[in-house]
Formats: sequence, C-alpha cells, structure tokens
Amino acid sequence: MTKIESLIGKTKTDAFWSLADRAHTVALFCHVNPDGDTCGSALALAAVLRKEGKIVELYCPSPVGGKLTFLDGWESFGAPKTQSRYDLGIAIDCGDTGRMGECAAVTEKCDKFAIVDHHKTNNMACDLSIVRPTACATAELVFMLLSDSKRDLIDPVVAKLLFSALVTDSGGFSFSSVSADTYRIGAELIDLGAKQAPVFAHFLKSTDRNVFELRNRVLSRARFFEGGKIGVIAFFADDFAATQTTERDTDGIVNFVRDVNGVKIAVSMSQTDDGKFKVSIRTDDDVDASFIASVFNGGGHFNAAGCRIPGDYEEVLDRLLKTCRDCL
Ligand SMILES: [Mn+2]
Repeated sequence: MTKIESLIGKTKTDAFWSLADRAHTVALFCHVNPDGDTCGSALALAAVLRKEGKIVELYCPSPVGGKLTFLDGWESFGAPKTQSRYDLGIAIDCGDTGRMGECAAVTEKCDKFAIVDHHKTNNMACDLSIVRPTACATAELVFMLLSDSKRDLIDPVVAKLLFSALVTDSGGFSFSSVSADTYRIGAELIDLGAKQAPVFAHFLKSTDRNVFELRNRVLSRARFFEGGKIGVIAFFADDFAATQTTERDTDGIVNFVRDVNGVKIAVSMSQTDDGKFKVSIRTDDDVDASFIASVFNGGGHFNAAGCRIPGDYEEVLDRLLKTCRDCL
C-alpha cells in the first residue's frame, strides 16, 4: 500500500507534541456555527489527550447539538469549565479569531497557543501554526498528528470521530479538495474501527421532517441570475418560525442550488437576529468562493466560503450579485 504523504512534516509534528506533551491542562476551540469537522476533530484530539491523563476542556461559541450529537463526547462542550488558566490552547478548524466568537477571550488564559486548520485565509497569531489548505478537512491534520507516535490511542471511538469529520467536510469524499490521501486516511480509520455506513447515513442522508419542510420552502423560491449561472436562496425569520427550525438547520441546503446544471455560483442568505445576513457561497471549480467572501470581510475555501453582510434583503442581494458577476 502507498504510504500516506505527511501533510505536516516531522518538524511541525514534533513541535506540536513538544507543546502538547508538556501541557497538563488544555483548552480546545471550535468555530462558531460548528460543523462535523471542527467538533469531530476537537473531540478526537480531546479523547486522545485525556487518555494521556490531561484535563481537556472544549469551547465553542455556538451551542453544539442537532446532528452533532452523533459525535461521542459532544456534551462536554456544554460542561461547566473548571480551569482558570490552561497550559495550552488549540484552535481547531478556525480560519480566524472571529470564528471563535466570545471564546477568543479564553485564549488569553492559555500560556501557549497553537492552531490546526485548513483554511487558506488563516492568519491568526500563535506559538505554533499548522495550517494546510491542501487538506480537505482539519481531521486529516489531526489524524496525521496522531498517526505516528499516538497511533495506539486511536480507538474505534476516536476513529469514528475523525471519520465523521472527514466525511462531513469532504461531502462524502466527493469534493475537489479530496485527495488520494483523504481516501487512504479514511481507509485507515476504518481499519482502526470506524464504521462508515452509520456515518454516511447520519450526516449525508438522514433529514428531520422539519428540516425537510424548511428545505422545500426555501428551494421553491430559489432565484437564478445571469442565465442560470448564479443561484440564490434566502432563509427568513418566518421560514424558521413556520418550520420550527433555526439557522443551524440551513447547513448543506445551498448544495442543492450548486448542483443545478449551469450554476457556477450558489449563494445562501440567512437572516440573523442582528439585522445581518449570514451568507454561504458554493462555487464550481472555475470560481473562487473565498474571494467573493473576502470582499465582505469573510473567508473560507476555494469552493466554499462565507461572510456576514448587514442590510436588508434586496440591498444585500444587489451587492452580492455585483461581486458574483465580476467573478464569472
Ligand atoms: Mn473544516
């Protein structure tokens, strides 16, 4: 079998463990509106560090629930924190400090601070930065960190957490960000005890009835521009109220627009309580989604990015369409 190319390299891996092995108390940080990658990667790393006798506490600025309750240990995000300081803080899958929300203040209480991430826009200050935009998921990086010296600590639960993170961030190993190593890592995780079928069924197939209703409402109003090259959907407060859903349930619905033949840029606009729109942008291979997001102070990946824009619907839509047209 072909050996998996290290995405990280020995020097950085050693630097990471020289920080982590010395730490007794560790804080792990996940990003706002958490997904399977940030939570699965953090919970996997937490499980391993706890096996080594460390006190590990998990921070996320948004509630962790919904589909993420499939991830073993998810309750620990809501557990009361016992430490006033940490030897080490690690931001997992957070493209910038803003993604840590109010939890960013806790990083001040960490004697050392590291980041493990795959967002190309990452420019956070830290003692150790492991940022690899070629990784399709932060889980690939966590796996590589563990695969050498800590492999014995990857039990079936840790393998399931990393496999879940990998599947959710790679669209079930289907995005252009997926490499042959992504599949190799997936295969290794199955060898280590991850069961793939329940992960695919849970994260990629199953839908709650109310989320199904939300999806139908919003997709039925989809608008197309530029001869069908740009597709836009919008979630308003009354959509959430009528279907008893929240912003968290919008996840992935924009992909139905991206998958329409001819669409090069799919945009999802989701109304928030503070008079803004949370915008998700999905693109095909020719268009840089992270550039569009960066125009509005957001960021992300080449084919998937996001930002927040204040204003009313028509005004925000106009500004977005102008930028999108310029990118076609
Ligand atoms: Mn990720």
